[in-house]
Amino acid sequence: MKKPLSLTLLLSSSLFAALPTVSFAQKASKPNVIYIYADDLGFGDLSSYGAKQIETPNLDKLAQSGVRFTNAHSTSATCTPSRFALMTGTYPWRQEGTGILPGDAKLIVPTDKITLPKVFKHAGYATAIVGKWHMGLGNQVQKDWNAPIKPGPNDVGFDYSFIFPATADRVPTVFLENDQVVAAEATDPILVDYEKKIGNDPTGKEHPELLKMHSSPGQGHNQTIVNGIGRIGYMSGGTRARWVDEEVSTTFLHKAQDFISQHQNKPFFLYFCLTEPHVPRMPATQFKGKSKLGYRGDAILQLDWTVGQIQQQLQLLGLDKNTIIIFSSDNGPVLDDGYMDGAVAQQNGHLPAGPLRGGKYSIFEGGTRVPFIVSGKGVAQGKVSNALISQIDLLATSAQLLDVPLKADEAKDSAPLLKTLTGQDNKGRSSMVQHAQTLAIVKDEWKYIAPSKGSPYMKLTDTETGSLPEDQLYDLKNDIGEKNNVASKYPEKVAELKQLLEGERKK
Ligand code: NG6
Ligand code: CA
Repeated sequence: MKKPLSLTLLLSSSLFAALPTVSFAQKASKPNVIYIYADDLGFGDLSSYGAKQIETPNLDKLAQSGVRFTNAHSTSATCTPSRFALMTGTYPWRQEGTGILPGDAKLIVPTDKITLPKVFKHAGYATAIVGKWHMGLGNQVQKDWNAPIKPGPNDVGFDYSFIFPATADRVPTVFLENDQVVAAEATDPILVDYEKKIGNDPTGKEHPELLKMHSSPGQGHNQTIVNGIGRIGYMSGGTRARWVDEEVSTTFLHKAQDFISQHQNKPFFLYFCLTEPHVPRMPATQFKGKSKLGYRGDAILQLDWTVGQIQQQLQLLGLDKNTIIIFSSDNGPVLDDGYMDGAVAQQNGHLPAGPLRGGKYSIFEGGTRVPFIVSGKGVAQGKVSNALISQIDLLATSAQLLDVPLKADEAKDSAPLLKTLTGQDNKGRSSMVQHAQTLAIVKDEWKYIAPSKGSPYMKLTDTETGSLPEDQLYDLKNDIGEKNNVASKYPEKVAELKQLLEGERKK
């Protein structure tokens, strides 16, 4: 315990020592930053990104008032690694154990290194996370869910946290506020197990008649039933602490809004992690059936409404002019990710990845190219940018915005792109690594995908993973849908990008 603590102190004091003196007036004008992170929202899921079957007016308004990026990426095609990269500025494939985590995993974010929220803290901001976490909690898998669980979000840079541990489809289905399960009771202890059944709660497998939404055949999601939905993993106890899926989204919204109104007089950074449209899609009743695209579409409407509520609040508090909102998604879309919720049956021509190939889990563009909108103080209005950017760049870009110096070995994969993100220029990254079962690298709109032994097709989720045993090369400028592998036509390009990727691996 002692070592990480002293290292953190050392790190923060050295950063403070190196900070230029900032006058009170300058401090007062520092913009608030709200990063809104959707879960599994695709490049084609918003009307501002070309969706025809669904209307997302609030996000469209955000795009019109700011910069809408068309070549912005999560680092990875799944959640945990993308979030790890956003937090640390380090490519997730450099660290073991950053794949999709179970709900009882231990914390994977180092407590003694720079993180995105720490950058804001160094600049005097109040920091909070509200929403999905999915980066593990505590020092071990076995933990007492009725006691404070540390280390967690509050140990990696957040002053305030209101989270759920993993995904909405994984136990324990509870909220934690500042390390402590909300409404936990000593008389009804929460137990969690991912190996074997624990306690007497019915499971989806044994009692499908108790389910209000069935899991998809072959996709699990049939362990402990909570709120009529089978989950991944087993839990018992915490009966009154368990969430109601229909209320999760508004619970997060209210916590986010509380934080905003409590911090209206000092600069704040809010990392607001929505759970939509990840499975289980169980939107509030007012949204059920509204989109005509099944609950996935309804969840997107709920997400858009939530963003609208935040915009409205900022306006009412007079904070809209002094706040930057960044909106994105942690990975590409998937229709059937475990439950029979109508996403496939009622697809209705909607293309969640738009013109892109693949989706969640895929090394093709559909896996990581996601909506990315920046709007607010100091940001150009009504602009569309095709600059190549990655969410991993938010750390170095925030440091640039706030004059927080980073050492050369800190957040080494993060690029400072303030002018690009605010729409002042169009220069993005010179190259970027993409991550799914295999790695790919993009430079000047040429994309090389490294050979992989992984399966090219995931039948259950109907995903083209992009894994092939041979080299793949795509000319994204002329073939955004990655239809033609031109590796044999351009061997020098393949060699060049292969070498670049090897260099990245060794960094
Ligand atoms: C997969 C789950 C999927 C989803 C995903 C995590 C199965 C068959 N599928 O393993 O339902 O939970 O993990 O999604 O268990 S993510 O967006 O958090 O990465
Ligand atoms: Ca996700």
